[in-house]
Amino acid sequence: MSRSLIIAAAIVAICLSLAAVPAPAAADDAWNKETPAARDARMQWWRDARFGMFIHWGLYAIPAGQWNGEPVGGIGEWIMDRANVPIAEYEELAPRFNPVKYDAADWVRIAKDAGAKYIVITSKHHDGFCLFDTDATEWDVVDATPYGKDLLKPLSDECRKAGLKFCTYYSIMDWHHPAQYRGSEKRYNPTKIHPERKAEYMAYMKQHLKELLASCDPEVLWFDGEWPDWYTEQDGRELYNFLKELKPSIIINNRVGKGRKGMEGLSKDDQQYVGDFGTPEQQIPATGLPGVDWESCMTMNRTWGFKSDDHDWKSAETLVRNLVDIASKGGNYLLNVGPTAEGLIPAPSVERLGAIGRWMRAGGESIYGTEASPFAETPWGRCTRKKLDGGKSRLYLHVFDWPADGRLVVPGLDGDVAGAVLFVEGGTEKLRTRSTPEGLVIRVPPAAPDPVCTVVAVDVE
Ligand code: H79
Repeated sequence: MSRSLIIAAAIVAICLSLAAVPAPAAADDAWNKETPAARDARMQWWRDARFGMFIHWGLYAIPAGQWNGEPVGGIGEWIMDRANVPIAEYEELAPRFNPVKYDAADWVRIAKDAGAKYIVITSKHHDGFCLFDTDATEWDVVDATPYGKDLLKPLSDECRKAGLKFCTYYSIMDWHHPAQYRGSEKRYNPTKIHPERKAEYMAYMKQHLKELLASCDPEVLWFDGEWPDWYTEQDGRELYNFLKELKPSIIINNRVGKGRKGMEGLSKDDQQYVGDFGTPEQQIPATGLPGVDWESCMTMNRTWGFKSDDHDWKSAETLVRNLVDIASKGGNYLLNVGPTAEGLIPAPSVERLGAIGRWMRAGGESIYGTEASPFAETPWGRCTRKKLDGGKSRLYLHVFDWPADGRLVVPGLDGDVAGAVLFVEGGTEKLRTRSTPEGLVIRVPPAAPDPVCTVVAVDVE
C-alpha cells in the first residue's frame, strides 16, 4: 500500500470507529449484567437532556494553531502531532499556562443560559496533560503550571450548584506517557505501546479515573483515542467494569471500547460491545441510530481546541436547526467550545450560545424529554413528540420553511386532533385544523413568528 493509501485507510478506520454504536447487551458478561429497566432508569436524565456543552481545553490553547510562527493545519488540540513537536519541547508550554481569567461559575452560567443540561470537559486529551490534580504524574495543571490549581473541581462544584450534570472526557491514547511511543517518525497518532508497560498504563488510567470520581464525581465518562491497535475491546470492558463498580449510575460512551473491530471471529453474543451511547463526530446520522442512545458531538467552527485564526463560525440558525434535527432523530447534541489559554470562552461562541438559549427559552419544551419523530418525512422541517397523560401525544412541529399559503400540511397525520397551538413570543396562540386527504392542514399566519424555527404543537389521541 502506498503511503497516501495507508493514511486514507487510517482515516476511514478512525471515522468508522467514531460512528460505532453500542448494541443491546448480551446476558453473560460482567459489564452488562444490568436489566433493561435499570438501564432505562440510569439513562433517563441523559435522554431527557438532549443538549450539552463540550469543552476542549488544554495547553494547546497557548499556541492556538501556530508553531514557531507558522500556521499548523488541522484541529488545534492535535498540534503536537500535526507540527511533530518533541515531547520536551511541548513540555515548555506548561510554565506558560496561567489561565487567570478562568471563572468556572461564568462558564456554567454560559452553558445554562444556552439551555445545556450538562457539561463535558477534557480532563486529559491526547497530549496527556491533566487538567485535574493527580498523584499519578507531574504532567498536570497543579504540578507543572504557575496556575497551580485543579481546573475541574471548581467546574464540577459550580455545575452541581446550578443543576447541571458535570461530565468529563478522557483520552486513552497518550502522546506523553512513556509506556506509549510515536506511531511513525512524523506522527504520534496512533501511538504504539511498549508491551511490557501496558499493565502499568492501564493502572495509570484507572488511578486517574478513580481520582476524577473522588474529586469531581462525573455523571458521564466520555472516552476518546481508543483506536490504537494496542488497546482492545477487552481493555474497554475492564475500564467499564471498573467505573461501574465505583459509581453504578455512571454513563460511559462507546469509545471506551473498540466497536466490532477485531471481534469478527467471536460468537454473536460475544460480539456485543461495551458502552452506553454512540458518538457520531461532526455529523448527524441521516435517520438517527434507531434502537440505541446516541449523541452527535460537533464544533461551532472547525476546531475543538482554541485556534486564533479559525473564524469559520456556523450561524446561530444552523446551530439551532442542528439541535432540532438531532432531537427529531432521538439523539443528543454536544456542542463544543474551545476556551483561550487565559480561560475565556471566545466571544463568537458565547454569542451563538446566547442565541440558542433565547430560542430554547420558548422552544425548550419541544426538545427536552422528547422522542424521535414518528414521521418519515416532514417537508417543512422536523418533528419531535412527547407522551402525555391519558394516552395522548403531543407532536412538536419545527417549521424551517414557512408555508407561503398559510397552510401547514402534516402528511400522514389523521385521527383525532385535540388541538394545535403556535409558539409566539411570550406564549401560544390557538390554531384551526382540518383533516384532508393530504393529511392534517393547520391554518397558520402568513409570516413565521421565528424565521429560524417556529414551533407548532399538536395534541393527538
Ligand atoms: O477531541 C476531539 C478530537 O481531537 C478527537 N475527537 C474529538 C471529540 C478526534 N480524534 N480524531 N479525530 C477527532 C478525527 C481524526 C482525524 C484524523 Fe487527523 C485524521 C487523525 C489523523 C487524520 C485531524 C487531521 C487530525 C490529524 C489530521
